[in-house]
Amino acid sequence: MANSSNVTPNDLNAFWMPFTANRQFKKAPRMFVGASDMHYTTSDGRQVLDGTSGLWCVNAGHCRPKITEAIQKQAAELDYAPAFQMGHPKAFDLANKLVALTPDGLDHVLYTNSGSESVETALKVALAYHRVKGDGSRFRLIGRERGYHGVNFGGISVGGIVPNRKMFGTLLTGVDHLPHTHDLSKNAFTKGEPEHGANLADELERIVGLHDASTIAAVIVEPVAGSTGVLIPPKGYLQRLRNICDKHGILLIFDEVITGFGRLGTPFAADYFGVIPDIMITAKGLTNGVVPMGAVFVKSEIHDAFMTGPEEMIEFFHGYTYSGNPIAAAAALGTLETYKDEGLLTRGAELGPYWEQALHSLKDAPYVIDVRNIGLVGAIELEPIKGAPTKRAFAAFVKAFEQGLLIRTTGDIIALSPPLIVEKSQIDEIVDGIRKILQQID
Ligand code: PXG
Ligand code: PLP
Repeated sequence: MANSSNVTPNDLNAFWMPFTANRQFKKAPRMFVGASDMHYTTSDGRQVLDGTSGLWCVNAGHCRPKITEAIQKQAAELDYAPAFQMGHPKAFDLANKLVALTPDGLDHVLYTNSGSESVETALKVALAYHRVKGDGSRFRLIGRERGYHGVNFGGISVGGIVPNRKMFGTLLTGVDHLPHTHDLSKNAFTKGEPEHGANLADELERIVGLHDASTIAAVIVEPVAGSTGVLIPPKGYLQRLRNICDKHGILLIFDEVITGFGRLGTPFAADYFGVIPDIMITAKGLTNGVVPMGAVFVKSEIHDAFMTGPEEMIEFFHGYTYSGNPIAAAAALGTLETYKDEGLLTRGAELGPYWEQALHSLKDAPYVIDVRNIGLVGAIELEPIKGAPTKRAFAAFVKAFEQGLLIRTTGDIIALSPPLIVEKSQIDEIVDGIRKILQQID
């Protein structure tokens, strides 16, 4: 493992790291200094196989030439253009290419700089949409337990992760939550979508009964919850949510920050499940994680509802200094080209069966209480150490890093989401590596 003596001389104190045990990390840092395709290079010169696409974002693999070149060229040509009341061609070109790729009807895009900002943007569009239609009593937002929608105030309000919420006061008011769908007692070791739990969507009817539909603006869910450990929706669940939303005039928002751009073997999870939301949130894979950028897609009827009133008036009071930033737009265009050239947005469907079989071979490895998979995502849930939750999985994470494999852990769940360029031999390497590591830890 890298230790402070072989890391580039550097004072680690000033940087307050995100979602990190800062003091523990700084005693024994893990540093990456390079990357190419499926591998990182550590500060002590080792190769680490990327089993997680960085943080679920490097879908095309690392340092891909078309993306690098697009950024270099753009930086030298037009570095920044004001985002308000001005434009530059690549932001429009990208928007057209994106809406050609998104499910039918999601024909307009608002740019952001991250998944968290995409979430805030989507929630604000939903609230404002009802209001411009003269339906301003619809102010409630419905999220879900174990949902992750980034770290800003709207996102943590509709999100369902206790430590991300509990320190921060009253949050947004008028929020309620659906139950999560994770049920190992019925669905452990399921391949693909679990059989049991579609009825949990009916909880939305209960919430509607409690608050009345006329007060509810939108429901926001991740089609597959990523961050809390790859929670795959039960068969029929998302369709039921869609039907209940339609019945009551409630907007359905899919947060596809992780599932977007090929992760499930289709361009978006909406395509995989055949359920089209009214608003779709993306980020991460949009630029291959290389330049921060997010995008929120909305149905034409939502967009069009704002395009009324005097033409000289701003239609929606929202936007960021960097919305559609030229370098981010260039990176996204280079990314889309790479996805297209290499068929990456559907490669997960080809590799899915191999991935599934390889992962489920871990069923008998030590501590494993569940294996689940969909597209090119998987999770291995471990039995927690009594009285010390997360400790076992974290030990696996550190050992994996030492042995040349990057995995991600959340609670006692190992989450896997390799770049979509992964080869079968590398899938074997990931699975064999994890088996070995589970045999080495307590
Ligand atoms: N929504 C979803 C569904 C996400 O997964 C965000 C919003 C926020 O995106 P930004 O770009 O603001 O981070 C995310 C991000 C992990 C992990 O491994 C997951 C995310 C980010 C970092 C780590 O648990 N998801
Ligand atoms: N804070 C101040 C003082 C600002 O002037 C601005 C933008 O002009 C912001 C925050 C918002 O920054 P951004 O547009 O990058 O989200």
